This record gives sequence, C-alpha cells and structure tokens, in this order.
Amino acid sequence: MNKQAFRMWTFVVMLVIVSQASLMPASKTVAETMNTLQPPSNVTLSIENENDIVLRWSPVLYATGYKIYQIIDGQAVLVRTTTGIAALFSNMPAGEYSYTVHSYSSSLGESGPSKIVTNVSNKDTEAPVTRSTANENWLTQDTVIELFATDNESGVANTYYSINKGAFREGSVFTLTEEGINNVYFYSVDNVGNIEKIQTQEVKIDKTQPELSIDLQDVYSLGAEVVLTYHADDKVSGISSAELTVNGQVIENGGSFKFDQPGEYLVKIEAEDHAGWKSTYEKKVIVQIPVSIEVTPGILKDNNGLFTVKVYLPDVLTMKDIDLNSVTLNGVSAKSGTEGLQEQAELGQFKFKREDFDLVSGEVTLEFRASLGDHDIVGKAVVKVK
Ligand SMILES: [Ca+2]
Ligand SMILES: [Ca+2]
Repeated sequence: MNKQAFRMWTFVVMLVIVSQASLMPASKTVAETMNTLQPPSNVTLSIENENDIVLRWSPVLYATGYKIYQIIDGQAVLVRTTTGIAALFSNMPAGEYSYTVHSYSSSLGESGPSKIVTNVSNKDTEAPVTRSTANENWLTQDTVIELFATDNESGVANTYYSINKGAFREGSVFTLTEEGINNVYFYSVDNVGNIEKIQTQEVKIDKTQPELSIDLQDVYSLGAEVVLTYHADDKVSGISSAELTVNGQVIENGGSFKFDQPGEYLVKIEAEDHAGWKSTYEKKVIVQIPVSIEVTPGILKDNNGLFTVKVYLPDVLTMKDIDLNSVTLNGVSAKSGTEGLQEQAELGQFKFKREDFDLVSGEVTLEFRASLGDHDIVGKAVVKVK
C-alpha cells in the first residue's frame, strides 16, 4: 500500500466510524424515552360472539403490563390488568362501552391514556317499555299494581311511578286505595339513559254498594193503583242494572201497579253497579179490603144502650165470606145477644153496646175490622160523642 492509498483507506474508515456514530442513540435520548413510558397505540375494540368485547393494541417498548380502564360517566375506572396485548370481556349486556389502555412497568410507572375506543356500532338508542297489571275494569277493593319493564338492549335501570299527579317515586309495585278513578303515570329508564315517554293509565276502584230507595206505604187498599218510582244511585261506578218486581212481576221504574188481590205483596228492587256490587231492597206491603161503614145514630150521647154499624161490602164480597166472630169495632166484639150475629149480618149490620166503649167527647174515629180468610177488611167512620 502506498502512502496515498493509506490516506484514502484511513478516510473511508473514518467516514464509516462517523456515520455509524451518528446512527447510535445518544444516552440522553434513551433516558428521556424511559422516563415517559408511551401509551399503547393501535387500540381497537371489536364485538365477537355477539356479546364479547375484545380490545387489542400494539406492544409498547419497556412496558411490562397494561391497565384497561372503562370510561363510566366520564370517569376512568380500572377494570383489568394484563401482561398481554389483548383483553376479552365476555357476555357483556348490550350497551355503550368506552375504554382506554395504559401501559406500565415497575420501574417507569404508568403511561398516559391511549385514545378512547367505543363500541358505537352496538349503541342502544331505544327506551324501555313498561307494562302495568292494571286493566280497565272497575275494581272493588284496594288494589296492588305491578309494573313490568323490558328493554331491547342495555337493560332496564329504573322504573318510576306517580299516583294522581303526586311526585314520581322509584319502584314498580304500589297499592291504590282511593275510590273513584285513579290516574297512574309511569316510565322506565335503561342503562344508557334512554327515557321512556310517560305512560298514563286509569285504575278505577268502587268499594260501595248502590243505594236504593222507594216511597211505599205499609198498607194499601184493595184495588189501589200505585205508581212505583224507585231510586237506584251509585256515586262511584254508576248503576249498570236495576229491576223492580212485585211478587216476581217486573214493573218498569215509574210504572203503575194495581193491588188487585188482598193480602201480602213483596216489593223487591235489585240493582248492580259497574263494579259488580249488588244491593237488594225488600218490603212487604199489606193490601186490605176496604169497606165503608155507617154508624147509627151519628151522635152518641148517653153511655148506655146499643148503636148500629152498617157495613157496605165491595160488590165482589158478601157477608157469607166473613168470619162473623172476628167482627170488631175499635177492638170490641159485636153483640150477639138476642139478635144473633148471623141475623145481624144478613141485614148487613152489627150492634154494639155503648157502655163497652170508653169514648171521650168530640169527634171520634171508629174502626171496623173483620177477617176474610187470611185477610182483613177494614172500614172507618167518624162520629160525634157528647
Ligand atoms: Ca334500551
Ligand atoms: Ca258502587
């Protein structure tokens, strides 16, 4: 090698050394890198097997492990620590999930967060649907209502209800006690905050039977024609049906009925309200056979002797129909005496002893009664007593 060639060789060697030196990292640059551990890059989120969430990322130089944080309500919450470069969260409920991954090492500590990854493709945008056990029928007592909510994706978080415009409360079971029409409002919220539109439902409660009334006398005269008007009232659910019968015969409300037989009648009203409560009213009415009587003399002066009561029967009856031993006037029996009752009855009259009666002065009503089979015949007259 000549001298010039040696110089040339030396130059080339120097050039190689210089160029290699420029490629070597300076010791200061390495220290800076090691003091600030980098977060993972290329972080991806994928949904696998329908409901598994899989995160993957690229390895980070000097990292000995990775911490996975889930972003919940804006806060990073540590959910997994791993030495690998992937994480599987299996069987996750549908919903929106966001994660960030940090790298760490025992000597360098923890890096900052990676970019946030979110499963936007699986986002739940549908509100839950709430159903109630209430129905449209009238109920007859305090009633427990239950609410059932379902959600398509992320699941139901809470259900709220309000009764008759009171404050909303969280819950799904409550009892209604107020009679009348209760208005119930309810809605649910899912796990990602979708709010159902408020639903409203009527819950109708009637705890009370209908009220019945009718204006009836205890006693009517045979042949009396009576207008039968009754009142069936129900303040809560209202009357659904009502019927009046006399001895089983249906009479329209406000219709007239003729008592054409003597004896006992059963007037009955049955009513039902829309909740199914039933009321029954019953009254026994006595129908008497009216007769007119004439007292002779019309003025009773002395407290002795006899006086006569002449009886005028309806056309359909004769004295033979009457039990003569049952004949009374103000409770006093007719005098049989020398003129037997039979003979008196044939004349359509009966005699009474004045002294059998304790009558005060003035106008006095005398009541004649006699039995006809199971029935009474009754007649009244007013006389003057001096
Ligand atoms: Ca939903
Ligand atoms: Ca009622």
